[in-house]
Amino acid sequence: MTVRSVFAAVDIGASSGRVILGRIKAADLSGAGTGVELEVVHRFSNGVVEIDGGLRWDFDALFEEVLEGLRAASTVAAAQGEQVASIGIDTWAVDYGLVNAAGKLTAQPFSYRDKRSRAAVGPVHRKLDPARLYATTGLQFLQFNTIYQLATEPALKGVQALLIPDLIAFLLTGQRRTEATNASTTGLFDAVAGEWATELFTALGLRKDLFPPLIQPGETVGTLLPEIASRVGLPASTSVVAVGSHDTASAVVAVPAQEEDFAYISSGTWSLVGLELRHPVLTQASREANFTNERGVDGTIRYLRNMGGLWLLSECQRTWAGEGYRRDLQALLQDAGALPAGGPRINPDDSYFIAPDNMPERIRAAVHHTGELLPDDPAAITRCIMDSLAAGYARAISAAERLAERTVDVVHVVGGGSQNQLLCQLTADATGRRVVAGPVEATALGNVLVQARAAGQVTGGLPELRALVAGGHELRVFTPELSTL
Ligand code: LFR
Repeated sequence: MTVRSVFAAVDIGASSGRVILGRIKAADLSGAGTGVELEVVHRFSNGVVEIDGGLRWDFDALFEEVLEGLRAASTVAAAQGEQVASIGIDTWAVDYGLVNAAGKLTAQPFSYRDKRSRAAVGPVHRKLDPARLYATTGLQFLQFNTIYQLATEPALKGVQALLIPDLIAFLLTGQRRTEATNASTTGLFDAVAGEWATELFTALGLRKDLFPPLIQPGETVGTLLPEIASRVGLPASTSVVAVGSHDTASAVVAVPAQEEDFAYISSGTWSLVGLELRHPVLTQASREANFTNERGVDGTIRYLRNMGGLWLLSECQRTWAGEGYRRDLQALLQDAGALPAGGPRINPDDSYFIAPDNMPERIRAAVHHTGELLPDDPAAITRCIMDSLAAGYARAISAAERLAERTVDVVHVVGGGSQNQLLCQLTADATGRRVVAGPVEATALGNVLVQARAAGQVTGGLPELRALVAGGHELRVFTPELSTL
């Protein structure tokens, strides 16, 4: 009997992580894949922790969860007569751990929500003019981009910086690489050449080997270290395959687009709103609109804006729960949906909302600042967040079309936000376009698809991978309600 190969996707977001088994469903024994099946085998929570007054990730705990998840993956696969062929890892971007010559992490990695990098922006820009930085990297200015975080490091001698998914891959395999889609979020990556921008390292006095060499999605990082293999119960020949290790890059792989020109919104903690392009847009107008040119899988460009996202709501829910308010999300969204359109809005990408702490008050304060009033009522605040996000999405999509000289008539919403019907309908209304919502698990699907292609279980480029997602998942369509436009 042949043992079926399945794939383990490690997918960690800012608030939770999962290890998922992915199976390609074949039409017949020899046939091409018809879809992807996901089975979550381990879930865990994540969040920033305060250590010595700074906001960090508890990486050691996360890594233990990854090991536990891989152990579960191996057990579940074996029970079904399957073999885990490879492991792919994706997480949020920009953050890194420093590893010394002995391969040890020198401290728990800082979170991008820590405010220390804000003070580094000025000094970095004095060495490198922001216009020059954009012309090379095409990266949206965000105060937490890796380039600013690195400028706060007291000592980089004798250490290497590994982005979070690369750090996990290193601890699993002993191999140090920097996966390219995530490298493109550092602010040290050349958007046109698709290589490290070595002149930027020189200008900032950073060693050129501060990060390990690049690796592309689909390439093999290495195989499991023997002690890891025995801890998780997988053969030491199991490989770790680079996927779009930036979660957004994996999510964009699994946008179920059937048309060539489409917009996407990867809607989760953040909202990543934009287009897929062949070439970066590095114009002054693009810089002023703060659009980013991040790398996608297969050398594509993720031309998008990183906007505030459902973090605004989850942080409010956290505060309300602390105050004893218990209304579940669906009920809250229903109440919010029943309120009239045209209420107050905030700018969801204001850096004022990046840090945790009493979000409802901050939102109300931001509204009051514009001269309007927002009652201290969860439904009203929720509606304000939804209206603000939808309006922001519409603005970003129009700007992307103008800046990239493209037109789209469909907007794909993937990730957690695709389950939020109020947000999807308001997005259809605000953009005046058809919104196709789903899949919610786009990131894990993109992770699995890139591994499956590397293993030869699926073939083709992004359109073929997307067709598998479109055929195998339920999608909901929202059409603009003209009355609310
Ligand atoms: C989404 C995401 C965004 C990135 C932000 C911080 O999870 O990866 O793309 O800008 O997190 O890393």
